[in-house]
Amino acid sequence: MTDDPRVLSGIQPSGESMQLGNYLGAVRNWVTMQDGYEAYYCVVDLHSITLEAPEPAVLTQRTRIVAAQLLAAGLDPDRCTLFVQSHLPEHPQLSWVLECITGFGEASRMTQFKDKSARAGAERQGVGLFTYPILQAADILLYQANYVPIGEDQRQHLELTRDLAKRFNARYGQAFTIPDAHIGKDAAKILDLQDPSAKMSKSRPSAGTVYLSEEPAAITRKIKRAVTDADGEIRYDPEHKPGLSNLMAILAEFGSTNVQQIEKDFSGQGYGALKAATADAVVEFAQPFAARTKELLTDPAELDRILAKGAAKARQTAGRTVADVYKRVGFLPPSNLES
Ligand code: AQP
Repeated sequence: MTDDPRVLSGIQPSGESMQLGNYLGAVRNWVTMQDGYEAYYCVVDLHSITLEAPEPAVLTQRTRIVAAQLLAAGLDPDRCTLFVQSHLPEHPQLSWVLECITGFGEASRMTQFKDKSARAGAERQGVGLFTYPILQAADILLYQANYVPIGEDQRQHLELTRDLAKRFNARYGQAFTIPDAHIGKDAAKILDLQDPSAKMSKSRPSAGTVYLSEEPAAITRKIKRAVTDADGEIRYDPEHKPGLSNLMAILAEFGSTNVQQIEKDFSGQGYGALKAATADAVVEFAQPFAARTKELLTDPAELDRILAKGAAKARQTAGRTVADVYKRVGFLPPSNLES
């Protein structure tokens, strides 16, 4: 444990691989935040069964893949605590207490629930989709996180977390640190290449999602087929030219440049040249990344060992929080048979 501020973030094992947006919008920032913060990063597998549960073996493999990709991206188990959410029963243990102080109306106002349940109808959704923002609150509060790196879409959930922490503290005493949002400069939203009105997503199969595990030829094909516009001018204008601006943002990030420079460099050239350069820049990153991931996956026992070590480290903090919370609530402590 250090005096550095604490940070907590998670990623769902909801697809066969991370996509570009996960890396640029979140994971790259996580790597940076290993220094200067006491960082907790988890693969939030409990969250990944809220919409639909994959085949058991598939979920297991996806969890290892995401963990391997996080390591390949630069997470270092000696500088952060990397673990799998379901390895710590403390998450649902705290979540239950928080559920009991969450108003039904309050939970009903979560726009992500409204959006996600609208796809299949709220009546047919599992209750887990309704309560997952409360589990998310537990994920954060267990580690007494000072900061949570989030995108705009998660702001409402963090507000709920803060409200629940304040409510509990007011009733039972100071059990929780009140977390703040950490909106890094990388909170960029990467859009679907085929539908630039939607964000790129790993669980929605689409020709517009670039997975970091894909072969170079597939990545290049997807980028070259990205939807743009008809005016032919290389100009960064997310409102009127979302498809092109999205490609420019991706090139800026992977090509270590910026969109103003890209406008100059590609002035007078067609979209084809910009797409080719973007594809090259992404492939240059993705190829070694995929190779490293593959290498890590050849030794699942070592991967599991790293995650077990992370869980043990995480438990030191999470266990303390749950014990304190349960005591404050007044649950009878289990007696020790030895004594
Ligand atoms: N398109 C995106 N642009 C920028 N950031 C993104 N993130 C996700 N998509 C983009 C960020 O990645 C982190 C981990 O996300 P998650 O797996 O917890 O869930 P998500 O946000 O729902 O990501 P996906 O890929 O869209 O997953 P599915 O398809 O399962 O819903 C988060 O910090 C997120 O902001």
